Amino acid sequence: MIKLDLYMNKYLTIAPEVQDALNAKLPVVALESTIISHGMPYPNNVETALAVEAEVRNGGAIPATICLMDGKLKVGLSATEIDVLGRADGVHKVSRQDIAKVLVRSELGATTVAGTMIVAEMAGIRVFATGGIGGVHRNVSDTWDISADLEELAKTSVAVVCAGVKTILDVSKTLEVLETKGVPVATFGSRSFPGFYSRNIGLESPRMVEDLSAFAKELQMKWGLGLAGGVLLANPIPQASAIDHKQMERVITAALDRANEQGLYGKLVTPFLLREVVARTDGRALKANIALIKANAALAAGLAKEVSNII
Ligand code: PSU
Ligand code: MN
Repeated sequence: MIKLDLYMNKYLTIAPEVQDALNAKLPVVALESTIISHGMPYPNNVETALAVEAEVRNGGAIPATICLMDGKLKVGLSATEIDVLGRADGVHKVSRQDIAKVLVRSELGATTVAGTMIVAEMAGIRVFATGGIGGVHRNVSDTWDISADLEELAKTSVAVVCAGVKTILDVSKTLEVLETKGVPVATFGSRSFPGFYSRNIGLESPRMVEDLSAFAKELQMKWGLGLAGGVLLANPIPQASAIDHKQMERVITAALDRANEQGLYGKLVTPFLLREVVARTDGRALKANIALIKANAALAAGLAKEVSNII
């Protein structure tokens, strides 16, 4: 467990239910908020955030959605706070580089995978569920666009459960960077590494994991050895909600062309692509996104239970 000094504590507001669970070493699952503010339209975003919290509870863990509000790093939001975040315009997308600026201004900030990992680690939460992580963009040799999520996975000790990497990105280059940075990557119950909307995009996973209890022991061993850094557990989208990879590829190529035409760069790129993909699939992509994040929340609850048994 990371020891907090008083200085850091001053900026962290942990909901009593979450703090009680952490004190009693009960399972807690961190949840991100960029998916609420930048990943889905209102009101699907709020409904999904609440449904994801319910999945975590059904799985026997306490949910802790994370954001920046009122000059605090908030860990565990009320339904009203989730609604505020889901309706607000101009919410900051907060990665490592943005945290201090948004806190000083007391503005509303939604945390990306990187931002959520940082705050989860500060709070002592070891397991985090999301939809998809950021990664290496397809046109990386022109743009050098590589998500800060990968750097964070390299240094912040939180296990991230996701549905793989969206094929708006270069998935195999993303896996190469994770390998370079020493981040363990595994797929739950499958030998392939999933592509978010599709269970199989023809990429082999570095490994398959079937036993969450043994996987939790590996986390304890890694962190017990002082090997700081995250771990990525990919969970293939439930079959019933999956979208054919070839069909998705056409949609994504069109979305990428549009982003290029508009000359987008920096943190605007990913939210733009996410919106384009949803608009070009008649909402099917949104449905798939909701189904997979709920499944990830359930798997993360299972992992958090195993982790809480030993850490
Ligand atoms: N990929 C998705 N859905 C998302 C994101 C990525 O399929 O909602 C969000 C996550 O919050 C992720 C962030 O951490 O986008 C990555 O943004 P960037 O590529 O700008 O680092
Ligand atoms: Mn980027």
